Amino acid sequence: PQRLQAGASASPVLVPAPSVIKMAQAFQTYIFLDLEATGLNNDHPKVTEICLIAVNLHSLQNPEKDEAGDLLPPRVLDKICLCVDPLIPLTPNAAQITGLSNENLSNNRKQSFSSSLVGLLRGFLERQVQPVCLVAHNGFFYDFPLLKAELQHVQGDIGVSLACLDSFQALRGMDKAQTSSVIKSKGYYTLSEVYRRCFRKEPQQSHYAEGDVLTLLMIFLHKAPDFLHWASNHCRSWEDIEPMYNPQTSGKRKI
Ligand code: DCM
Ligand code: MG
Ligand code: MG
Repeated sequence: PQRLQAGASASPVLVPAPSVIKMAQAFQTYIFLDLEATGLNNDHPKVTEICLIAVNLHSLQNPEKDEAGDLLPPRVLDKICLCVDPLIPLTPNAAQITGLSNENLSNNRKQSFSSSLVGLLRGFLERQVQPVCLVAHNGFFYDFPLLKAELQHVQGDIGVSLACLDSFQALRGMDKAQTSSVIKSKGYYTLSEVYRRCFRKEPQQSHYAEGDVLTLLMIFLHKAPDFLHWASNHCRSWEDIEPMYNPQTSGKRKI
């Protein structure tokens, strides 16, 4: 479809409507991702748990609600959640907040981040309608670089071409674009704080990979039109994400 644009020039010109341009490049699937790991960036962490929930654009544009009018998670979604033996010690803090430990992971004979895990992730991604956008909270700083480091460690490649979006940066950017007052208290955009503001209740199972992904998904649904618009202009290419550290030269290995 074309529309008439009234301009300064004497004769009107035909230009495609902006909505049409955007739809043409819209992602068809959003995959919400969270990693639990042995620690923070400076610890050169290894993954202890990974969860991905894939939602088709249709469900983000047509959210489901209960009788009270409250948002429901989409009925149709694909989910993968796996525990991973990190083969290095968890920091006491990481163990405390996640409930995962070297002991319970090895007692349950969990495997390490291996090339078969990479194959599983690739298969999951390939099942989704392309193009796909990965979404993680603080993903540009933590989850995407960490996943890159783990993939590099096993010389793994998740195959399909991907885009990624950081929901933390998106929320901050969307606020900045709407209001001039930008000073927010520390912690204002943490996953749990944002969830409390959106839903006036506590998120479930914080620091469980699946719990955090569901929390993120509900936040995204709550602001879906804004997020979908933001994603088309602020996503990055997966190829441009740098690994968090070089897994080959990383210092503190072995338990
Ligand atoms: N993490 C940590 N200390 C914190 C917060 C997080 O060591 N105060 C690490 C361990 C978590 C990982 O980051 O498994 C991911 O954090 P989140 O649960 O917020 O996704
Ligand atoms: Mg997280
Ligand atoms: Mg988490």
